[in-house]
Amino acid sequence: MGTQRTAVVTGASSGIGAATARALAAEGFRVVCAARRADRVAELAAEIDGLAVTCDVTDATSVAGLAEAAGPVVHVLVNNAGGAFGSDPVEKADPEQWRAMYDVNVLGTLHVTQALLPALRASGDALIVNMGSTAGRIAYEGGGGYTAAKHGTQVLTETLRLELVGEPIRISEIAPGMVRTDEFAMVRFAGDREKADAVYAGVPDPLLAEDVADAVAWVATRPSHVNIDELVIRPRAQAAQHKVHRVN
Ligand code: 8X3
Repeated sequence: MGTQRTAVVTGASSGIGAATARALAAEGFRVVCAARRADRVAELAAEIDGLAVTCDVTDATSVAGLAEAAGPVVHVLVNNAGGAFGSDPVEKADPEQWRAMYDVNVLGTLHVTQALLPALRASGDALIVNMGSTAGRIAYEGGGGYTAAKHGTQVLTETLRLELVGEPIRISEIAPGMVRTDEFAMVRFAGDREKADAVYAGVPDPLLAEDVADAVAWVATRPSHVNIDELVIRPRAQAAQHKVHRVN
């Protein structure tokens, strides 16, 4: 058998990132778990026998450290670090929050992709999975900065696929709809538990981080010639962004 393949997952300290690291480890990957919170990634890496790297994807120097730690050959990169900050309408939105969302969701993906491309190339058979969102497909009130950023993630993904055609590197985007994680809505609403809970109120079964991780693992285990361009995943109760079935 060949040597173990390496996967790098950003934003691995919680939610979809942590679940993805676990799912890829279960598929036999050596997983490099990257996130800002050192204690969290250390704990996860110990659990899955991976490697913990403290990394802020918005900081090019920090990302260079991630590339160094990951080593000269990487097979899978999951650009998962991201998030939403705020929910104000365009008229009242804080440009700093918009900048922060562009920074992490778009430039973070850019930094990590640029830094790891040589190692991905060196694998001879690589995959990049960018974590998009249904927010990268539509618009919704109060979502302006996040939808703009996730549209950016989507277009970055498409552009990269065009530019790298002919190379042994697959490029995919996973675009989840409503996923209930510990932190996404809490971060968006700056720790306001009531507002965060309202997002999922009465929704019978929002997606879980594990559902999205399962999709990443599926994409990563297709034969090398199969490129899953994009995968939109919603809970059964969400027929469209505004069309959510709620009980009570
Ligand atoms: C999260 C999906 O509906 O909050 O990426 O925009 S949504």
